[in-house]
Parts: sequence; structure tokens; C-alpha cells
Amino acid sequence: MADRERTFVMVKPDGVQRGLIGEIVSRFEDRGLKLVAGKFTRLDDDHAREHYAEHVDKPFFDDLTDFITSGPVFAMVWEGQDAVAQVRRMMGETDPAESAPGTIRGDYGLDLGRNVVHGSDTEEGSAQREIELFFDDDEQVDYERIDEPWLYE
Ligand code: IDP
Ligand code: MG
Repeated sequence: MADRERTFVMVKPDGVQRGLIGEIVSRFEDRGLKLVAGKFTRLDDDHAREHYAEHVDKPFFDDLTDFITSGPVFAMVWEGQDAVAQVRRMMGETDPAESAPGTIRGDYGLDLGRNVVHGSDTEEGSAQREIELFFDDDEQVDYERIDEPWLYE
């Protein structure tokens, strides 16, 4: 069996306002990923700038931090085999217009700046960094899902 790993996912303010939290959580649950942390919160500007620090020099940075702080988000940690890459595949491309139907962004978005969901990228350390920015260790819960023997060989 390949490594189980954890990834950071966030329903962005547009996804919350459009009532898509349940739909997005369901997709990951149905896939067999395990929810190990969740938090309904609103980012302040410092948190937003730190979360998106890699984009600080991009022309869209201020719009991005304004948007992500504009309303509540639902932040989560999901665990499973190859979780970081599998969540990215389920999200689709950064631009919803380029995202295949069946992906979250391909099913629920049209515009690059309103792409509904965030998920850690596959670069080494990204997921861990993002998880730590939102969750303390004791906010992540270790447990077995009852279907795990049926999800993994
Ligand atoms: P990702 O969310 O697919 O990882 P990133 O390149 O990390 O994409 O960009 C972070 C977020 O910034 C995107 O989800 C999108 O909302 C926004 N963004 C990315 N590129 C652009 C752009 O060229 N114009 C406006 N917003 C952008
Ligand atoms: Mg990214």
C-alpha cells in the first residue's frame, strides 16, 4: 500500500455562500478519504497573506487576499492514500473554464477568481505548511473509519 498522507482543503467564500460545503465534503467522503479536521472560520489579512505567500509578487495577490478574507471558509484536513494528488485531481484545474466536468471546479465554477475550493499542491511540504497554519496537532483527530479494510488492500 502506498503512503497515507494528509492534505489541506478549504471551501472558499464563494463555495460557502453558494451552499456547496456539503457537496464538496460528500465527494471526498464518498471517495474514501477520511476527514481528520474541520473548522468554519474567517481568515484575517495576515493569515490570508501567509497562506498565499507564494503568490505575493503576482498581480492578482491583493484581489486574492481580499476575496479569501471576504467571508467565512470551511477549512479541512483529509487523509488517505496519495491524498494530496488525488484531491488536486478531484478539484480540476486552477481555472474552472479549463476544468473537466466531473471535477469540483469543472462542475461548480466558471471564473478563475471564483474557483470554489482550495487544495494543497503536490510540492513537497506544501500540505504540511498549510495544515499547520490552520490547525493545531490536537485539532487533528486520529481514528479508523469503519470501511478502511474495504478501501485498502
Ligand atoms: P490553485 O488554487 O489551483 O493551487 P494557484 O496558482 O495556487 O492555484 O493560485 C491560487 C489562487 O489564486 C487560485 O485558486 C485562483 O483563485 C487565484 N488565481 C490564480 N491565478 C490567477 C490569475 O491569473 N488571476 C486571478 N486569480 C488567479
Ligand atoms: Mg495553489
